[in-house]
Amino acid sequence: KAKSPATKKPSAATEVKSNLDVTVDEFQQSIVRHLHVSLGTDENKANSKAWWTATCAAVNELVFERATQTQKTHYKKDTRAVHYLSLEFLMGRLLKNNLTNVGLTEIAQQALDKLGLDFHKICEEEPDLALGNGGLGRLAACYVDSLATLDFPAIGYGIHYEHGLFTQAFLEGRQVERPDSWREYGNPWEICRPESVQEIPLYGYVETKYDDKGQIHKEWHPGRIIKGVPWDIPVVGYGAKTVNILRLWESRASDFFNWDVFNAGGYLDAQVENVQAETISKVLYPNDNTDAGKELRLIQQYFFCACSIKDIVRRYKRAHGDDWSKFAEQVVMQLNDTHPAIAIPEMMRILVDRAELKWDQAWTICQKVFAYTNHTLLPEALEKWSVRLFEKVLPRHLEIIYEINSRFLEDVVEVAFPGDDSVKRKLSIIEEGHEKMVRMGNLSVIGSFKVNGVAEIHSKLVKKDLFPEFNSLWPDKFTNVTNGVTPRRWLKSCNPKLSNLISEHVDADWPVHLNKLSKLADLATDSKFQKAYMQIKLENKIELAKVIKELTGVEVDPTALFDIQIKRLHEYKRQQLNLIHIMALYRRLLQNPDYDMPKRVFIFGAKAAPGYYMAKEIIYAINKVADKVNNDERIKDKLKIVFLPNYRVSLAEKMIPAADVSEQISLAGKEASGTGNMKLALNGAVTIGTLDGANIEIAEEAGEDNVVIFGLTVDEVKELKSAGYNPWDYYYANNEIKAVLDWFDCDYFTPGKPGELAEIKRSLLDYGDTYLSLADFASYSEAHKKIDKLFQDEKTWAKMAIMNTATMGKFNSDRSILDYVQNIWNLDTCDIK
Ligand code: TH1
Repeated sequence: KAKSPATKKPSAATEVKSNLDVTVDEFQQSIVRHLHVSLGTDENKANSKAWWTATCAAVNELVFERATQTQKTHYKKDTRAVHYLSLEFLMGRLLKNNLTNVGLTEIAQQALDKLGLDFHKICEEEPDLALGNGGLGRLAACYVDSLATLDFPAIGYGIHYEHGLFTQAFLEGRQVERPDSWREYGNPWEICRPESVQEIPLYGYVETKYDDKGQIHKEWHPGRIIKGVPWDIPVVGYGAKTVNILRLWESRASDFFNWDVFNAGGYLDAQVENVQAETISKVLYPNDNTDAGKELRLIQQYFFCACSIKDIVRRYKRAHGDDWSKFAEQVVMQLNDTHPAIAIPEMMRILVDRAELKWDQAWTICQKVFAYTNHTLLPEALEKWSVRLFEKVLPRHLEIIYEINSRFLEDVVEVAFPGDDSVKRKLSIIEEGHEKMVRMGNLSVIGSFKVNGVAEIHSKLVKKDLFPEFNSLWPDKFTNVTNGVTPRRWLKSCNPKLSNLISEHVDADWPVHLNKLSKLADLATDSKFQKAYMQIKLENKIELAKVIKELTGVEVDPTALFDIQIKRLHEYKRQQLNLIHIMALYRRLLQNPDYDMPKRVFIFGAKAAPGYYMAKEIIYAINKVADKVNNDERIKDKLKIVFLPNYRVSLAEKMIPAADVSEQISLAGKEASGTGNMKLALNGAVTIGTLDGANIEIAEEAGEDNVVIFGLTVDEVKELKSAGYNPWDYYYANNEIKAVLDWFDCDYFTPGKPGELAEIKRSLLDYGDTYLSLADFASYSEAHKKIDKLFQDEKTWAKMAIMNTATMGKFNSDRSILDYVQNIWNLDTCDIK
């Protein structure tokens, strides 16, 4: 295809060399053709949304071809593949990302330009694919990106939620939620695959049968059958060689019932059944780091696991027939937390009840197939299902779990800890008590060949505090894979100016070999480079200032220090500590107008789970304090507070490149890893953080001069708690804490409504300050003073920012994926022609 391009292809050093050879004119023609043929409109009638859809279609034309080629090659070579089972995939927008990965960003930009359209405006038309809550879902999205980029055979399995995470607005400072409708009028990235529909049983009862030889057979008579309809979303690797797929299951009523028995009345009942069936994939549960324990959630989990396993088995059988001996060689399933743990008994059911394998043979296969990632130690997030509920929804699976459990307790625990009933009670999958519960964590550990935490310290705590007895039983089972983020989305595509600067000084393949950024360390004190780097930071801040003005009406000075805390609202993440410190600064400024500090803008982004009362109170308090401070002329704009509504992936992409300071202030031991910390540091933000999660490894990489660490360590937290922590001690001992907390009692921030914010004070005193905000306050305040000083010294600050970018190579999600491949998945790469 050696066409002479009418418009020359740009030879930008920063563009990835993709094997997709398309000229600007060809791409432009493709967009226009899709406008006509796929959308049935034309250049005069089309609005921005239509142009966006047509542009996506033009990209898809190239991408689907590669996806088909990838599937064919994997099938032909009969490759081993990883199956990433996750209830969440927080993909965000795909147009800009896919263009980055196929290396056509500049082509598309020019093509749209020639059509008289603004590329960035068109990109803004895209709704986020918000099929996740936060870090766990975004991690899954980064991992499928890296798997495709590194040419590993992989498939992501999840749920095709009709409504992703709710959108957030503020009404007089309070969060209100509205449903997210990302596909109301269709979405160009997904393809329905009716040829791969699955039928999934639910409810009913189990019949015990005996054959001629007296052998027991179990037959599950389901009360309902649900249809699972797969939707495929292409996952384009950087360089566009491999295009893997993300397969999301949508629930429908099965057309499986007998119409004869339905009289006129039955017709309506059938419609009710339809509604119930479609409810399963209706909405994402909006809780991050908590277990709601609802029946519908268990059904969601089973529904997508059962669909996925049937899909995996169908593909395996196409190559290997009924020979199960190679199954564990071909298939590995990664459980993204315990949410898909029901896949373990489901696999056993398929092998024992359906394929009629012997229990031991089936269990051997299972234990080679599953691996489990733990993402949290928070007790409220550890999933447990009541035995009663299990029996009602999945009666056969409950039996299988009992069987797994009794064999484990007899063959393993009794051998290792003979006669020790207390260990047995702890390790049992079934928790005895007032209401018997199924512990999904224990099931996951017992059924998996590897268990990993998501940062060094977290993995240590998984072994030491969460599963110590399992660890002594199977020390080799436990391992660490520190999280990572894809530098394609989180640097190259979201921060094009910095990316271009980097490419002037580092090999152009840094987006896949992120360690190459270390070369920038030599330039960290080079004043010309410092100037260029800080100029880009300033320009990114000017852009964000516009967004802030648009979304909140607040005007901020782009030369001020931008201090950003973006993450789900949770007490353990301690947005309340940030807030009380800001109030302390405000108070200092009121008392002393000459108080020495650089102009500061504190920026928040966070959604609270709709049922999380205290999280919503914290949002309200931040908004109320912001109102007061932003309009207080006495402090002469030295302090601004903004809470950007509806924090999501696409907003993160605008905030992260503009951050000077990254707030990572969870109580030590509570944040398993964090991944926003990595994205911010990569874009040159200086971390103010505790020794928690991946902050520790970030500090190791960046060096102690380039981060600001404060607060209690994990061991000190344990000590303080066991000695008996009393927040009142800190209240009485520290005048600033006392004054700030007392401020919540009056109506200073809520005129005419005294005490409206008093719940914050109560949570920090009367309810015991669970996350030790008051204990860490003084140290946090000192850390901020240090930040102020460093920021005022421009050269030092530039050096720190550059050093952060230079040293974040480790946190490339490609490195995480290679760790998984080497220590857990044992995959080979597969070249796609
Ligand atoms: C998060 C962890 O809180 C975070 O520290 C980590 O970086 C991230 O996972 C990725 O590993 C978690 N998100 C959830 C969401 C639910 C349940 C547990 C966790 S842990 C619904």
